[in-house]
Amino acid sequence: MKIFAAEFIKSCVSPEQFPSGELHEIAFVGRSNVGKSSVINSLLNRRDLAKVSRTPGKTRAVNVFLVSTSDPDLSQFYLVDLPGYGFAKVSKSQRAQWGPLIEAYLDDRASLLAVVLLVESRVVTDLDRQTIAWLRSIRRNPLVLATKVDKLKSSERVRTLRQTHRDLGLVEGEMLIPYSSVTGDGRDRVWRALREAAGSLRTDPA
Ligand SMILES: Nc1nc2c(ncn2[C@@H]2O[C@H](COP(=O)(O)OP(=O)(O)OP(=O)(O)O)[C@@H](O)[C@H]2O)c(=O)[nH]1
Ligand SMILES: [Mg+2]
Repeated sequence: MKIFAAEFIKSCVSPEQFPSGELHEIAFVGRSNVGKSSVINSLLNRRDLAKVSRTPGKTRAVNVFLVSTSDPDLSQFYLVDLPGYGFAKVSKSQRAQWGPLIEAYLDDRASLLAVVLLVESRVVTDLDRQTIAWLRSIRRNPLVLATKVDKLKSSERVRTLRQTHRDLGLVEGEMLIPYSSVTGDGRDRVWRALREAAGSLRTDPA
């Protein structure tokens, strides 16, 4: 699959600004600093389309990108970078604003094709578990990625990923895709899963 184009469309700070639903959307959620913006850039083969930062809390709005690819089921869609959750240093009022914004976006969105949830191997938090539980409760089973796997020694990789899978409460058969935005590890698997999600809609009876 080729990425023909990827461009930043807008930053939404309130629900009225969300895309109007004419195209499919794929959203990325996860703890602040887990690597969401980096994964987006890596998937799109772009260096700094989504802003990456060492300072957690960089992405503060719902950022929307328009992507076109050679895949017939994903020929045009919106990729959506959501603000990271769980970053303590932002002000209370900012946090009070973000949670509802993310929830407003994820809940009740017919055009939302897939939710990609990022966690960092070894650093699974209660918030990650709560987010999975909440996504399931609104019938949004996430595609879960373990990010920054380049930081794992190859000798510990399998064991750590298995432990992360357990810590998240995923069950046998539920995927945890190892991902590295540095090496591109996991990229093909993620695209395959997203293309399958898009393709299954086509074959679903209406
Ligand atoms: N080693 C390694 N570092 C990574 C990887 N992905 C991201 N990082 C680093 O992790 C930090 C955070 O990355 P971002 O992509 O900005 O994370 P984010 O989840 O978008 O953060 P917020 O926008 O604050 O929610 C940056 O310093 C990145 O360089 C990875 O795959 N491997
Ligand atoms: Mg970000």
